[in-house]
Amino acid sequence: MAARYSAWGLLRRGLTGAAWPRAWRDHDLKPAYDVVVIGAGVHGLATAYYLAARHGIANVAVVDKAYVGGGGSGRNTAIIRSNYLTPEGVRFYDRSVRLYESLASELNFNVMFSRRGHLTLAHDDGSLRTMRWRAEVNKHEGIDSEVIGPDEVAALVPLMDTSPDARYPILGALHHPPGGTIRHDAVNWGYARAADALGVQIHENTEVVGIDTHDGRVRGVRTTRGDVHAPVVVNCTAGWASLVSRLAGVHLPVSTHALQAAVTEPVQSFLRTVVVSGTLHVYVSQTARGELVFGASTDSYPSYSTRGSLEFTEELAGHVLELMPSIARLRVLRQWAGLCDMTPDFSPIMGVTPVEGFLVDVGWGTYGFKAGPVAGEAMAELIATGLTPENIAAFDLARFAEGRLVGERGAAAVGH
Ligand code: PYC
Repeated sequence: MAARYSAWGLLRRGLTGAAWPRAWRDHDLKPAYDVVVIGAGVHGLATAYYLAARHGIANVAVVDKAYVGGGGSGRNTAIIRSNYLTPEGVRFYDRSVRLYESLASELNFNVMFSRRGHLTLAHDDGSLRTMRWRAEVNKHEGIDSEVIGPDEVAALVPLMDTSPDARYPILGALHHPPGGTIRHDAVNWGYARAADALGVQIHENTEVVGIDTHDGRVRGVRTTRGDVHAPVVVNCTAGWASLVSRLAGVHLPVSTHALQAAVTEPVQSFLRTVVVSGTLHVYVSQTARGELVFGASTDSYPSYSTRGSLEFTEELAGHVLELMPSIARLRVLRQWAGLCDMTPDFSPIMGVTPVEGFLVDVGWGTYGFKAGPVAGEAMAELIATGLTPENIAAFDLARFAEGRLVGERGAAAVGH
């Protein structure tokens, strides 16, 4: 049992000086587990947590070549939304938003969920048409999304230049009130702590260097800390999804690109809503501390580099100032990059593979973090029951060979 976080616990430990126990523990690697999950990001940790919490399967190892939340799960811009374009996507991400809404109480961890609304701007007729399309699909699925005009955009974001003579005039926007942000590190730590408390073992600094298969079935993994036998191995990596899958002989239609982001110095709160412009390749939100968090589209060339570049900052600054000219004096504090495994249809790849027992939860492009809870829930159900849950059936690997793509490009964060 993990120590319960509460005001009373805080007071008691403050008065007695008793230390809090570690949020998750170190372990020796056992020779065998029921399930090995590769990747200690939000997808891997959520899969392990739901396996233990919902299905009583706790003999699980989560292995990662680095540390908890050190990949895409700690590098994203922490945006939550369900205003997708396809019915499959809308239903799937809506379930994630709902799980995120109650995550703090489920995990007894303050994940700082902030339902602040999400605006996707349209600067031309083509984008406005896509926003209307998305709004109709959203409403049909019971999701609150509406196309609004420039005056309503100005009311939501007073610093936005909504004048008709702006270089990229705002013709309207898709407004999605349930969207918002969450503290991404807290989500990773909360799942890690809760999974550990249920008996899951988290092994950081443990790289998978081989995946053993025999007669078309997985047998276990080889790691830098020893070999492990397991009848089920799940690839929950981001950035290395195709390389890890190839260790099992499974080839994925994925190309890996860096996505850069940046954060400014903190200023007084002035931006409540998340703002996205596909035309300008930019999205921005303000944190509870007052920093502005910006992101862009993926770098156009494949790479495994997580370094930021000056070109990115220059382009980003120019585009942000087209939208909000009055923040020109704000200083950028930090920039970084994460790796995105892009699929041909901008939807993930989830479920079984031609190697029995080797499952994938990959291909998360620029939208993986927001799907962490629902992906973990679905993968845990698949492992426990052997049946593919209905909400991930459309995202199977076989769709590429069978021509059943789930085209989400029109609702990916920015145009790419
Ligand atoms: O899909 O909302 C999104 C997103 C934001 C940043 C990257 N992707």
